[in-house]
Amino acid sequence: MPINDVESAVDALLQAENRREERGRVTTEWPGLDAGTAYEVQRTLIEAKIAAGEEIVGFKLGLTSKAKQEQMNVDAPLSGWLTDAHQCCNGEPVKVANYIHPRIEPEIAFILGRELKGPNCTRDDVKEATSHITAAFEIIDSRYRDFNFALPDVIADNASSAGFILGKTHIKVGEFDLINEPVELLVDGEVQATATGAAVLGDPAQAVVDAVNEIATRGQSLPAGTIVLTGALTDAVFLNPGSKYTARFKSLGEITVNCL
Ligand code: 0L1
Ligand code: MG
Repeated sequence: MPINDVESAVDALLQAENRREERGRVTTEWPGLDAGTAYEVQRTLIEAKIAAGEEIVGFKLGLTSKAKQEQMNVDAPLSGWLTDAHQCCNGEPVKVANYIHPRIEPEIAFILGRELKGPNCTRDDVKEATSHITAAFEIIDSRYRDFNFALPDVIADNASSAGFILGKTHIKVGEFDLINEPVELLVDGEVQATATGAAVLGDPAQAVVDAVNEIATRGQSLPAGTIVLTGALTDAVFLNPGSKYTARFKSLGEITVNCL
């Protein structure tokens, strides 16, 4: 079926996800798709998941490193929504065959105790609304062949959302140095990459402020209880069956994922 409107784009993306089949860019068939309309595709796709019984539990920022933004020729992050079906249990193995070509990336998650709403959200609002911060791993799995997409494609694809795992250490804002918090990403015990909180646009809390103000332009806000993944701290690495992935933070503790 040709892709030329919101509904046909949603059908194509959900079909790729459900069948675990990669596909070509939506923008190849629908070159007129712009970022604003792509967020409508994303919203309709999430509504379809809710209609199928899923529940929104989180919100994610993507393209939060300057290097990734330059690669995509954008100057701001994008965002997407996480459902209960995306949440993987900390300690349980992750089955690679449940995805198309999954990758994993260490992140810092804010858990909201109160609603966060723009347009005039500030850093103080984020501090007051956050009940605690925790380590996270995000699993991304673009529905596009070889992760090859333009910005509207990846927005429509709910920012490549596929899974996430939260750490067990909970720390309050202000009780550790968020910007300088170091992390190591290990694959089978070998350090693959290192970073600090500053990798998320200089300050993960400011990235949340900016995202909350951005989604307010579409009439959206983050309710109390939302898990906010603030963006990749290092490059994502592919998941392989039999391998072990660890995000080792200084204050936020460690998460390990074993893949089947
Ligand atoms: O969470 C992310 O940073 C991913 C955003 C989408 C881009 C990608 O799939 O690499
Ligand atoms: Mg991410």
